[in-house]
Amino acid sequence: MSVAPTAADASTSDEISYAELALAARNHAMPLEALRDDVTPAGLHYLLIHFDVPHLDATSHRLEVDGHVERPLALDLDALRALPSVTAPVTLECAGNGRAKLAPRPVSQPWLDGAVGNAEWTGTPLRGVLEQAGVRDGAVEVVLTGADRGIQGGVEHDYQRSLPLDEALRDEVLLVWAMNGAPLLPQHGFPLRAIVPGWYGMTHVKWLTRLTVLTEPFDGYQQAVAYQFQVSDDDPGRPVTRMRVRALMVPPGIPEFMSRERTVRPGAHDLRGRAWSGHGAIERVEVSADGGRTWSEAALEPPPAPHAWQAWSWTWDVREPGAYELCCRATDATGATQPLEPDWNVHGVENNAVQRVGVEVVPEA
Ligand SMILES: Nc1nc2c(c(=O)[nH]1)N[C@H]1C(S)=C(S)[C@@H](COP(=O)(O)O)O[C@H]1N2
Ligand SMILES: [Mo]
Repeated sequence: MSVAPTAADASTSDEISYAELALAARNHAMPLEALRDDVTPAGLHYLLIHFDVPHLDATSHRLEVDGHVERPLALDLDALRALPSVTAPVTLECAGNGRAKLAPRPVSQPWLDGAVGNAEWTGTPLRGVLEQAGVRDGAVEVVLTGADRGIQGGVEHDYQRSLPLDEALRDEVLLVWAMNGAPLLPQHGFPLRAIVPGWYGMTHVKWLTRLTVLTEPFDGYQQAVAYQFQVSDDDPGRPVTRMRVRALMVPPGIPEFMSRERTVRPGAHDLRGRAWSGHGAIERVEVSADGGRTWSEAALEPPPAPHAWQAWSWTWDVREPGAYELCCRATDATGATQPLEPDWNVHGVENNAVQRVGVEVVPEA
């Protein structure tokens, strides 16, 4: 029986359940202080694993290419590594980033802000492999299959996502075997994963075993049931694809261990962060020190690569002790900007509401 999550599953209480804790303990966020790094160290990159990390052997691993192709293939890693290789920094963000801030809270991985990372990936364009197999006329999509299998919403399935053929043939879509110059870690998809720049994380299939060319749209669970933006249970929804525009800051000062509340001293503070969008470069980042009532423009660096986050900075000169709320918001090349309030939806995806960081300005003890 296929049981889609419904609005009725949303938690009306603030309390995180044991099941949500179990997910959050397996799937960690990037600590926001790691926004200082141009390239996220592998161990600080966020993680999202629906089922179990499969135990794979690089020597016997094969990528099969089948479906509507002239020549089905089974490529080992040496064959893939012999193809032209590309290294690119790419920002990945989980579509559920910010889910735990929705009220009522959709029950799934309860992310706050940090389900993001910007690693450097090395691999070969997916396009070259599809050309080697020879995509036949009439093909519309490519399904990417992972080696992991599990049950979600009552449906047993391999982790699979599809891409429209024109997306799959973009030169920047990669089959990668290295992250930050080292072999992929088991949790990030060893020995082979997909990188689909600009798209939310769910499309970057890890532990890749198979590419299947289809003549009909794919209707697997992770495609047709999960990752739909639905405003109510009756809303048929639309598929989640590219990342919405977003900026995040490194929380300034020092944290309190349990509450994570920030303490800073009076003076000039160099606020820093990153911004990205799956719809084009960032045009503007603004910062507010009064909870979003007034905004100032931050200094913004150009993108280091087409799909890597952009650095921004702003000096916060604060003299008066007291409580402040810092916010940041980005605007991308399409003119899209971040809302002050989240856009609630059944699955808790695409929440790009502005980040809010509560800070207490306290004179030197
Ligand atoms: N095979 C497989 N690929 C997967 C997943 C998964 O559970 N299984 N999770 C997806 C989701 S939802 C996200 S957000 C990204 C996370 O990639 P990372 O863990 O390397 O950051 O992987 C995607 N690829
Ligand atoms: Mo995700």
